[in-house]
Amino acid sequence: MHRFTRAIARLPAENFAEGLTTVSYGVPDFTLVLLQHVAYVEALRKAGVDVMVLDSNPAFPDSTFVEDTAIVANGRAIVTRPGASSRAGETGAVAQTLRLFFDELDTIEAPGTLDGGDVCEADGRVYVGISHRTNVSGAEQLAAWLKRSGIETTAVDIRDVDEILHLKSGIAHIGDDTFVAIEAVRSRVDLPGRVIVPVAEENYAANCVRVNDAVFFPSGYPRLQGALHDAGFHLAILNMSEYRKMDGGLSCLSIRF
Ligand code: CIR
Repeated sequence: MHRFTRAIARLPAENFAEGLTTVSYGVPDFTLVLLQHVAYVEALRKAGVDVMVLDSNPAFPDSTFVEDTAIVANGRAIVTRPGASSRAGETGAVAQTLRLFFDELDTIEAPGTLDGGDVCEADGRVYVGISHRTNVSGAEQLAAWLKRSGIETTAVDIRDVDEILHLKSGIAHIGDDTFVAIEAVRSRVDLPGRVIVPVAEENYAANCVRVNDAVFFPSGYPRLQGALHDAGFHLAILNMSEYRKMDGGLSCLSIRF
């Protein structure tokens, strides 16, 4: 499994609660939002990652979900064209930061749209969700870009899976030939290796993320947590309650490379 040395995160803006959401779990408590972000960044650092934390920008209440704005693979970076128009302007600050690390930056072009949350890297293969954010053109542009690095892409159409916003809301590759995938995703794509399927009430926790030796895992999902622990994974448990209210998961708070 690739070892990450760097990550980009972005502080949540004070109007975080004005971002997009499809769920009704209440209004995020901004103090908790900040505390949960601090704990997340701390966990990245503890996992051996040098984290650059960008300033917040209230012009874009969803901009803390930085994963959606860029993909890094095999030492190359591509800036996305987010599928929600309110998020289009989020890419500027991220591109500026990526330029510190990459000589060349590619971009997804219109009419393509792509959110990083739809891109699941799994040991040399990438699964890309066709969703209400990522369209076929965006997925094809990404596939052509990855092919230049020898990476094959499998598209997974999740437009009819109401319970997830992005592909990675329903699948994670956690290393050691293991995926976590909700039933609706597992049944739509052939996955190599072991697939751990959460019980339906714990589907949110399918958005976990392997960072070096740890699997970042949300608190409050004891059955899946136990299954991953029993399978030998070392878990870093993080409270994501306030991000969940805005359709966010663990992976979306950083770009790791
Ligand atoms: C949105 O709807 O765009 C944000 N409120 C949540 C984005 C979550 N991103 C992700 O899962 N990669």
